[in-house]
Amino acid sequence: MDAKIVATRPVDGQRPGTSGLRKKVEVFRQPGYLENFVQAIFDTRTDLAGGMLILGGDGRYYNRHAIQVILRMAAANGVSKVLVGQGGILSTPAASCVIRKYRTQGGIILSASHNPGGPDEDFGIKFNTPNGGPAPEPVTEAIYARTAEIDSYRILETPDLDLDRLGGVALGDMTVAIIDPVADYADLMESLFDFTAMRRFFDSGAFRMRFDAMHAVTGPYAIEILENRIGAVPGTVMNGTPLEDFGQGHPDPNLAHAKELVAMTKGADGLDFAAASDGDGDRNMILGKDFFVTPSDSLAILAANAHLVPGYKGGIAGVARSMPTSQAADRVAEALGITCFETPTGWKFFGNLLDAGRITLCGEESFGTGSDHVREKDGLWAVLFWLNLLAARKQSVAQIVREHWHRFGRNYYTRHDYEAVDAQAAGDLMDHVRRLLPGLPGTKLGDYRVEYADDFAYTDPIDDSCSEGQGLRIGLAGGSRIIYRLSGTGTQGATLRVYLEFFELDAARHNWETQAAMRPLILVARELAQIETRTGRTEPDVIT
Ligand code: VG1
Ligand code: CO
Repeated sequence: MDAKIVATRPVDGQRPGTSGLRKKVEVFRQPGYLENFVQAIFDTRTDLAGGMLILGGDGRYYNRHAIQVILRMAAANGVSKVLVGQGGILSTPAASCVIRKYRTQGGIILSASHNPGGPDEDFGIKFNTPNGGPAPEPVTEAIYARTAEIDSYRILETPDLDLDRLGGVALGDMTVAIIDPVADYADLMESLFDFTAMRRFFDSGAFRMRFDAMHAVTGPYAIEILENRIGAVPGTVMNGTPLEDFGQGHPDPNLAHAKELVAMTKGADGLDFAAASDGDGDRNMILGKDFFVTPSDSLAILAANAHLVPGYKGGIAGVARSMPTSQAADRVAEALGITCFETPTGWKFFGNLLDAGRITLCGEESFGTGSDHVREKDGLWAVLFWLNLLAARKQSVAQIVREHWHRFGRNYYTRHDYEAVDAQAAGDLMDHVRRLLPGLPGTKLGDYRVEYADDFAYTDPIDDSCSEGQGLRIGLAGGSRIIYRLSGTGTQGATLRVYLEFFELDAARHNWETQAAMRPLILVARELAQIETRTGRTEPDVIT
């Protein structure tokens, strides 16, 4: 069957952000928009011709259409085999798992993660390399450069394939294998965690939990693992059917967007444990009875307790956290005598450290935690890790966290997001703070003395690549920090993120309400960046 060569012209703005190319569906619908980007991947990743590719997405609106287009283009570009998740579904961590397991030349993941879905909402696409991880910057830059000069793409003219029937079919000279999207991933989880201990824990009857899949991709994974394999009571997984518009929700597992779940943990009758994941299954939120575990604390606690989990019983080689993530993990690393790396925001910066065996666990403040088992952050993995800890330590979530603070001190932490701010105003605000940085060390901001202030740059210790402009960082005496950064995943205007942290060693001061305790620091951060005058916002849109 002959490939059709279709003339096209470059479209501006196809540079991938923090995690792939994310735009409104209407942008992806422009003739050639998706095709140009996909052809740029095939042109740049030449070993895909004759090779194997993984393909799947979070099931949002436009997923099925995009998969049909990419399959026809893969066949026309000489790919020999594509493994597709049934129904076009693959969570991001499951895609990473199968890219590695079947030793493929990479994968294409269709998702805009926690952004809403539907005809008027967001869509996204990214390429993952053979290690299973998001393409590092040199690769995304090469793909982007290709989109700027592209003049044609290759595609077959064939009818749509049935994506729902398992098994192999031919598409031109290429084989398409529709695979069970859950099985390989569930097997991997079973190899890492003690399902028997968890089953016994569930059977004791004294433990009540819910997992909120938010009508996004993790529903089928959570039902198979939690209910079928471990034996949690049916109904443990709520909102478990993936919907194209996520039930009109915002599939972002945080206190603002998973309100229904949070409410179920409150009061005398509150659940013992609750967790949620995002659109594509790579984020997690962990809750105990009346208790929220910050993602930064979660990373530190997993690191301190990893030896209790079968997959990590031999200890961990090192940890890494993104720069804005609290320094709680640093304290654990110090106690364990291992290195804690500080990387820019985005999972792609962990890949080299994981591949080189320098770290075992890594995480971000944005509800992302993971390990060397795949090369993406992994929502259900984090939930299973916590369940394994609860079963092993026979303590509540709150007890485990409080004991951790008692031992290491507490890093109070919050992030304030100002969404859909005028892009020019947001850029000007960052320029304003950037200009102040050199003069800050040694001065006082409110009651805090500034120790250092910089525009964060990172040199990868494995390949020496350098990434600059990764967020404005102000370090204060006693371990507090203020960080300003613009989001690289938004699709409307700019999103300003202000990350705030302060450290408290004294256990008598570990029980304050976070926003109240951090108020002085919050006000300092607002004033320094002139947030109200520059953005017109008096309060953030989302506080986590
Ligand atoms: C956000 C988070 C970042 C995360 C990224 C992708 O990026 O802050 O930590 O890696 O989303 O996560 P940004 O540039 O908007 O701050 V996901 O679950 O959207 O793939
Ligand atoms: Co995600």
